[in-house]
Amino acid sequence: MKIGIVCYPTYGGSGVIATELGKNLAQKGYQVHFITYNRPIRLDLFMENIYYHEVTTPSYPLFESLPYESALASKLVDVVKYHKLDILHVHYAIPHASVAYLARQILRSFGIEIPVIVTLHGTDITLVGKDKSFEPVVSFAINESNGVTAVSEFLKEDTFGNFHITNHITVIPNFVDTQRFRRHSKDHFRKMLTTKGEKIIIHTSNFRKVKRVEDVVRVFKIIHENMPAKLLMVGDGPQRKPAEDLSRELGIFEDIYFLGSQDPVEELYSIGDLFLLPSETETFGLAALEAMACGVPVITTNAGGLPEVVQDNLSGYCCRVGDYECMGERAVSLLEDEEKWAVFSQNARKRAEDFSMDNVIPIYEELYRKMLET
Ligand code: GMT
Repeated sequence: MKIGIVCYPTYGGSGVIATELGKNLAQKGYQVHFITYNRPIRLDLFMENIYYHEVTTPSYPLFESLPYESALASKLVDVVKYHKLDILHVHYAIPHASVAYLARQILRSFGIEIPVIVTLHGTDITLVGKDKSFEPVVSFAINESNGVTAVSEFLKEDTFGNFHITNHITVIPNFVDTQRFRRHSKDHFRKMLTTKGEKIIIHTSNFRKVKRVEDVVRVFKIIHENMPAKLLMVGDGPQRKPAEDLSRELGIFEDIYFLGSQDPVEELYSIGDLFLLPSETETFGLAALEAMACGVPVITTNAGGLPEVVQDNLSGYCCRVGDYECMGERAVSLLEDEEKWAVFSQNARKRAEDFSMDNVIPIYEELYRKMLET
């Protein structure tokens, strides 16, 4: 089977899931074509059965913003036609769902039929998509797709609640490579970062407002008042500076490492004692899942799809959004109790195994088969 995958190539959960899905399918013998404006971040090595088609958008003095949608639609038509693809699977609704619809209509004029699957990931629905200026296009494109998937029950319900949806939505959760994401022995690494047996707290994100990174710093302040600890801030984005300023203001900057974007993150998770994700909303929380696969308990919020991943009081704790005191207290009580921490760490790994590639990717394969039968 030949599959075209469209996604954002930058750091971000949707691009990671799309790339890992494509890589796994290629290993199973599918021919996978990535169609994106840059090489996806986790598509680092040449691999058998994987093709990469870069979308370039020509500029012209008249254009205030580049017509990426038109360039992508034309590229999709070209790749589907000449590589004889069977299915187009696009990740993140804006603008990929409507562009795929356009490409499918153009291909029809050449007598070519191709089913389009759209996977809804998060901010395409929960933040950007709710903007009234996008709603008609997003609803239309979702309804016109042959298959629609969402990464959590929460996202499915949120889509029905905020758009005019007549199509069926299948929940296929995000997944993790449990071979790659496991607790590796990285003691030398821990020694590099700590001198007095400090606890290591980790946060990873794209540092956008929705991640509430200042709450990460506030939670860490509470932990830091109770025990020696270091905080690793992994990733980059617009909220990094406010988080740096706050940590200076709170007098804890010396014990916080702002590491920027890092790969492979599993090496950092492997020395982690706790993962903090105090997001305003999160349709799933892939970063939490990857940390859990490395045996790291998670302190998070009860927003969006997070409680579908992190089981409160088993593999971590879910507090109310903005309640950094609750998160701080829970963190301290867990870190102070070695036996409890070990149980939570095991539970976190076990929970992550529910979302292993082996469990989840066959659900996508089944959907592809169904699309080709109809
Ligand atoms: O806003 C982001 O964090 C990026 C965004 C994306 O689409 O790349 O992440 C969303 O999709 C991920 C993969 O499905 C989910 O794990 C994240 O929870 C979700 N982010 C939000 O809902 C904020």
